[in-house]
Amino acid sequence: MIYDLLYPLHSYFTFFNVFRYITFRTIYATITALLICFIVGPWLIRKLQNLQIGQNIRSDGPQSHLTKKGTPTMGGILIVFAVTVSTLLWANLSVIYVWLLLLVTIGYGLIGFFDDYRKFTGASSKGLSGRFRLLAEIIIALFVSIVLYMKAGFGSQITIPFLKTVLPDLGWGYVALSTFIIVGAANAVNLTDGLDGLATGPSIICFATYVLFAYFAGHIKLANYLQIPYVAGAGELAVCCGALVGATIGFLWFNSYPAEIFMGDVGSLSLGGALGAVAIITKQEILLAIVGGIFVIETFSVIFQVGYFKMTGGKRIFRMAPIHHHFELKGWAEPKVIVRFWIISILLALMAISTLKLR
Ligand code: 57M
Repeated sequence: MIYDLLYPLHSYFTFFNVFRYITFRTIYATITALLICFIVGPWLIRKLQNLQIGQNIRSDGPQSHLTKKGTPTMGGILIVFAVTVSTLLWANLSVIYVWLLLLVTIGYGLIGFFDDYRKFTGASSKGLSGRFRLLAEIIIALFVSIVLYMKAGFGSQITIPFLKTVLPDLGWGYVALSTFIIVGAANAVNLTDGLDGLATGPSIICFATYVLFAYFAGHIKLANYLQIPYVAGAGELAVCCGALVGATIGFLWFNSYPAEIFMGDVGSLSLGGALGAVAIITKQEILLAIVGGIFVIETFSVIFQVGYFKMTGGKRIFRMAPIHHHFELKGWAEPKVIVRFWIISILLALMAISTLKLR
């Protein structure tokens, strides 16, 4: 909105020319989202406490979690609000990718909200039915994927990390893959969100990495120099990713150990869905498996655990899945598990960025 309102005034006041620059608007989208979290966060925590929207703790989990009972949850409302306001303020709203990303962020946030709401208002301890939730996620992801597939010039090729000339065209298969990536990323972040800040930290690192990828993809000279697909308009997603970085850093201020608030499914589904959508629009889809490697490791730890459990009639690979619980049961203090997962996430992001040159 600020771009649309103030940039045209640059012909009268040269200072307003600054609003043309994606770098400038990305920085201020980050700061705006961060400040919104700092200002609204304490109020939301008190509000959730007054409404007694507190976390129920399963008895079969790590015993250390029992002290977390009653921690306010659904803090993802703050994340979605901060991202939406900051994006509407700082992004160029004439770029369709901004609206597609907002659709996924808010749409998945609403799915998570209704899931959490049913859980914490007693309507159903399990929240929405798994099938209904998955169907809603697929519908949103499918809509976005079809719009991208039908968009002139967007194309249906995918990028293979390290291989610059291999751009397989999947045709309609691209729609299926991008739908899978959005839904998969949302549920991977959801599974990871099981310790204070464990999903928040890697989300910050992933969105910060995609600020770079979006900027490069939307810059024709840089895209050609790096030999990555040029996606006209994708640069605006750098502004959106800046808002996502600011909102997750702001949320981490309250979600860091010992957490004053959990993000709930409203936050984890929203962040994961947004991450999947950004990876697709910037045409760095497969690279998401490296950037978001922590989310991949967490998800596969569950797949292997449940599969092995069923195959062997009750044996386990890990002491408990997802893998963060395994390290807790090994005796690692919660903050140590969290910070070590953040460190791995940073290493994976650096490796992903290096693939832009190792091609
Ligand atoms: C998402 N939710 C956390 C919080 C957060 C198939 C199976 C692996 C599914 C999995 C599951 O239920 N996952 C759901 C993870 C929960 O966090 C809430 O959920 C939101 C995110 N969706 O925002 O509202 C608990 O996580 C802890 N937490 C924190 N700090 C945070 O900042 O401490 C969350 C955020 C919270 C709190 O304790 O209550 C969760 O863990 O459920 N199930 C599991 O992960 C369970 N594992 C399991 O059943 N493993 C078995 C299976 C695979 C065979 C095994 O390995 O034997 C564990 N989860 C729980 N207890 N709660 C273990 C049992």
